[in-house]
Amino acid sequence: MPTPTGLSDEIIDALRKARSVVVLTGAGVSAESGVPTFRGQEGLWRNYNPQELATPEAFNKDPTLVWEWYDWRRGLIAPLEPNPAHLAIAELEKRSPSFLLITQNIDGLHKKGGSKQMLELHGNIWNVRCVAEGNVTENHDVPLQNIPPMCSCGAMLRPHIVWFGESLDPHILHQSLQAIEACDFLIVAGTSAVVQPSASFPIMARERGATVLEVNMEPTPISSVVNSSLFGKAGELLPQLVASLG
Ligand code: BV8
Repeated sequence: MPTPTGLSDEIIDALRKARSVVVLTGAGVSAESGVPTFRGQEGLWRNYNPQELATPEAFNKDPTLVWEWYDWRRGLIAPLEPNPAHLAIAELEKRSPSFLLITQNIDGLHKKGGSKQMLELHGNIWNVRCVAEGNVTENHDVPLQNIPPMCSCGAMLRPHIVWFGESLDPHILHQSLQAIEACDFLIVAGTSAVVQPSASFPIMARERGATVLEVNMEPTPISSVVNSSLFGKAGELLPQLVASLG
C-alpha cells in the first residue's frame, strides 16, 4: 500500500519511533460508515441546527423533541459498521507501546472497530442517565419504547452525552489532558477543530514538542498549527499511514 502522498519520511519515522501515540477523532472518521457529520449539510434534522438541539436548554424546554432527534440518530447508527479508518486506529493501538484514542464521537463505532484504550469525550449515544439519581445505564432500544424514556424511579432519562454549555466529565478530561501532555505523536482525524476543549488539544501537544499530524478532507483552524496535514478520506489515508509503518 503506497505511503500517503504528502507525508514525509520524517513524519513516518517519528510515528515509527513514537513511545506514546494519541489519536483525536471527530465525526469525519465515522462519515464513511454513513454517520452524518455534525456540521455537514446531512447533519441537519427537520431543519434544526444540531448545535441548538444538543443543549440542556433545548432538553429542558422540549425533552420530547430532543429525544426524537436522538431516537432518529440511534436508528441511523444502529446498523452501521466501523469503516477502515476505525480499523486502522485499532491496528495502530496494537503497534504502539503506549496509546490512547480520544474521540468526540458518540456513535460507539470505535469500540465496535476494536479500539480498547479510548475515552469518549462527549459521551455515548447508547448510554442514558437518570436526571434525578444520576446513574448511567445502557439502552439499545431502537426505536425507544417511550419518548421521553423514564427511569424506574419515575424521573426522566436523558442521553448520557455532553451537551454544549455542559462541562466534560472531569475524570475523562483529566485523563485526556494527561495523555496530550505525555504524547510524542498526536494524530487528529476527521474533526473541524472548532469545539472546545478538544480543539485546543492539538495546540497543547504541538507547544510541548509532539509531532502533530492532521487527517481531514479540507483545511481546518489547526492546519496552520500541525506539523503536517493529509487531505483526503480518513478511511483511505489512515490505513495507508498504518501500512507505511511496515
Ligand atoms: C465545555 C455531543 C466548559 C452532542 C458535542 C472556549 C471557546 C469557545 C467556546 C467554548 C469554549 N469552551 C466552551 C465553549 C462552548 C462549547 C464550544 O466549544 N462551542 C464551539 C462550537 C465554539 N463547548 C462546550 O460547551 C463544551 N463544554 O467546554 O465545558 C464550559 C462550558 C460553557 C462555557 C465555557 C466552558 C462541550 C462541548 C461538547 C458538545 N457536544 N457532541 C451530540 O453529538 O449530540 S460536540 C459535537 O461536535 C460532536 O460530538 C462532534 O464530534 C463535535 C465536534 O465536531 P466534529 O467531530 O469536528 O464534526 P464536524 O461535523 O464539525 O466536522 C467533521 C470534520 O470531518 C470536518 O472537518 C470534515 O472536513 C471532516 N470530514 C468529513 N468526512 C471526512 C472528514 N475527514 C476525513 N475523512 C472523511 N471521510
